Amino acid sequence: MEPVNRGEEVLILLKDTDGFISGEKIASELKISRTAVWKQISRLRKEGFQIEAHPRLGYSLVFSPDRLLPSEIRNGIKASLIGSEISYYEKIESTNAIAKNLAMNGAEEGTLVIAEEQTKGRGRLNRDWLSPAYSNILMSLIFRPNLQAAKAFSMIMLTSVAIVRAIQGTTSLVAQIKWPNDIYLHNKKLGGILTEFNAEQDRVNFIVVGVGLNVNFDPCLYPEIKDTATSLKKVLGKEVKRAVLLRSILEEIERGYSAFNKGCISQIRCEWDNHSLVTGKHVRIHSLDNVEEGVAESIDDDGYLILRDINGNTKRILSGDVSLRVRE
Ligand code: BT5
Repeated sequence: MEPVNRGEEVLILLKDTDGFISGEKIASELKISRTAVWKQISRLRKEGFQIEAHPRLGYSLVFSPDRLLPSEIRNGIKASLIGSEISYYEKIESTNAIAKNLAMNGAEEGTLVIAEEQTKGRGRLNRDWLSPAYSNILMSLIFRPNLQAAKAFSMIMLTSVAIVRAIQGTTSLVAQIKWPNDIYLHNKKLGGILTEFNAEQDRVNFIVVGVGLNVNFDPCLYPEIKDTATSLKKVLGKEVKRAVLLRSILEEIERGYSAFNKGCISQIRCEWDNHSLVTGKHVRIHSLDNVEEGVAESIDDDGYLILRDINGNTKRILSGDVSLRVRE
């Protein structure tokens, strides 16, 4: 499947025109045939764009559905590295899979892969990530930090903080972070982060950070998550413009990443702690073959949770599923 390009170029011309633009003008600007213009107009209509056609005047855009097209994302964005390259897909298996592939083939740092729908969206341990088309944010970013592999998970901390800040800036809602990779709102899961990296001789070659964020969908669509998931629309009672939120997320990630590269991780960690759902709580952490229990003290600069057990000993824990426990 190809990222949208010609259709989007036609769309940009339609958007930049007040009133009608002739098929001839579109054809000459894009150096394509009139038939090709007509094909792209039909395709855009099928995608939900309402385009009026007039025999003499040409085409006019009447209505645009909510799409995360590169031109929408770039519109006024204040980030230069993050999202500098955008691969947009209507429907793909998984943005993380595509991003890993692009990264293996030399894609630049900051490359964004975005999809309206995934057929094999994944969480950790190959769990499903569920999202209907055109409703939520499904994205992956490629990073190439000069970093030891053991520190790769600090990218989750940075991304979580960026997401929470962007949500607050865009909607005024204050979301929380549930270590290691969840975003929560009103005690329900609003989003998740999936980090995958490739390293050689203990140095990171690239890191792919995938984000699934529930913006406008109704969790009741999926019986598996209807009681545990939420969305911004569900809480706010109205739709959120996905492109506006996504722009803000990219800007916040750029801000955090720049601080991170300058070694200013403590500021990010402090913001993480302020939004943490687990800090100071008694928790149980389930990993594949183990269960740890204790009080979550904090997170360290590398993204490990510091857990104090019943004997007062502390441990650094990299990953696991956390359940919060009320202590009797
Ligand atoms: C995560 O995994 O939370 C990481 C999810 C990352 C998804 C993004 S989407 C873009 C990129 N491309 C991908 O293929 N993946 C990334 P985990 O902590 O393992 O949580 C997975 C669990 O969350 C599932 O087993 C469900 O119980 C639940 N879940 C699935 N879809 C959900 C949704 N939309 N909202 C809330 N919970 C969901």
